[in-house]
Amino acid sequence: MKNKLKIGITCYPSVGGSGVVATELGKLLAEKGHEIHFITSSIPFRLNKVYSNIYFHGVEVNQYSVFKNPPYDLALSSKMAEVAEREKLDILHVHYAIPHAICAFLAKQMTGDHLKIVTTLHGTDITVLGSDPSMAQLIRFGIEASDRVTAVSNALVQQTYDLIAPKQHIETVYNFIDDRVYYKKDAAHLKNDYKIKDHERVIIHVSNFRQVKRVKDIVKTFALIADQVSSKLLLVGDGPEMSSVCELVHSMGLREKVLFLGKQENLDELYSISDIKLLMSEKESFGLVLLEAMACGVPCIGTNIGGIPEVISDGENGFIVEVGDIEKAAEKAVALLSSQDLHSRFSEQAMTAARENFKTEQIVEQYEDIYYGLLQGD
Ligand code: GMT
Repeated sequence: MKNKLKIGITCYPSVGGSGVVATELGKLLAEKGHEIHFITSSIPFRLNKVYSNIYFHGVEVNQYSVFKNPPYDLALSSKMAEVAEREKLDILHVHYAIPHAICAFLAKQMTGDHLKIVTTLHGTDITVLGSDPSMAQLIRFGIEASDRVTAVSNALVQQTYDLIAPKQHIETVYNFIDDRVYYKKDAAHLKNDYKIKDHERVIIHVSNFRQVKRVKDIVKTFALIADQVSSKLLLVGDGPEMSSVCELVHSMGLREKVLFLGKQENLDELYSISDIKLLMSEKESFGLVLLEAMACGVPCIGTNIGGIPEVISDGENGFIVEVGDIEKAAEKAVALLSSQDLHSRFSEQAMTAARENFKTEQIVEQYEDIYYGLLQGD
């Protein structure tokens, strides 16, 4: 039997796909007997139960009058080094090249070469910051200073080589979900609670309402769907685009048909009352929310960018459309909503794809193999 490992995990712990994946990974590794140390600015929001082998080390960032901004990166590096030394960590697994891989590199300089760094790229650091020449060099350094690097889709691996050109192998390790949470449930009461009539179909969109998510395209697509099929749109999440999305909903006369639910935790229940999920982003390295919806039997319509086509199989368990093509998205949605047979087939196939193509156990093992490989000097 292999030795159990001591693993430090750093991520942005607030709501967001990278924080979710990092936290769920920590929990599943702990269930396999590893000792997990979250080194983050606050307790990861999905860490919702006590585990005897999961520890949380808060990064305190003090405001010093000599600094304009509180030095998060330096406080984190110092905390990583302190925890790594005291707890004798084997691995630091950081999510995001900058700043986290750079902080891990500094911590390693302080503690010694035995500490191995694994960096997972989630997208925003590459697709947004990577196109800023003043950041590209630092991102490249963070990637090359890591002992192993993973990215959440083949598309993100390719984009990283195209934009950053690091001399480092990058391996795809897909996102995964906890299949004990994400499965289709009977949540019919919710439809009732939201005053959605039995015959009305439910379209759902979940995001952080950043510009890249193109939430206005969701509203426009929904307007075309609602012209043909009696339906409601659930908008879940919050973010910078929220007020302009609200304005659009009002100006299009859709107020009665769109429910703004804000940030929600029990998404599995909301997916269980949904018929279709829309994700019309212009950048998306994977689209964890697609996988969550598919696992609950919701066929998804997404854009032909980044990792989305690696998650949705076009014409099999959902549809892929070009960015901005709201007419095509609406046409596909109406086709799905108009045929019970097609919808049931896609729904079944979505659940199978979520289970088979993104097997939780296998993905966690992929990360474990990376850790063990590193410690054996591979
Ligand atoms: O989607 C976001 O804006 C949040 C972002 C994050 O950093 O948490 O999500 C990224 O990582 C997720 C987990 O790997 C992916 O599923 C999302 O596709 C990715 N977002 C983008 O690439 C825009």
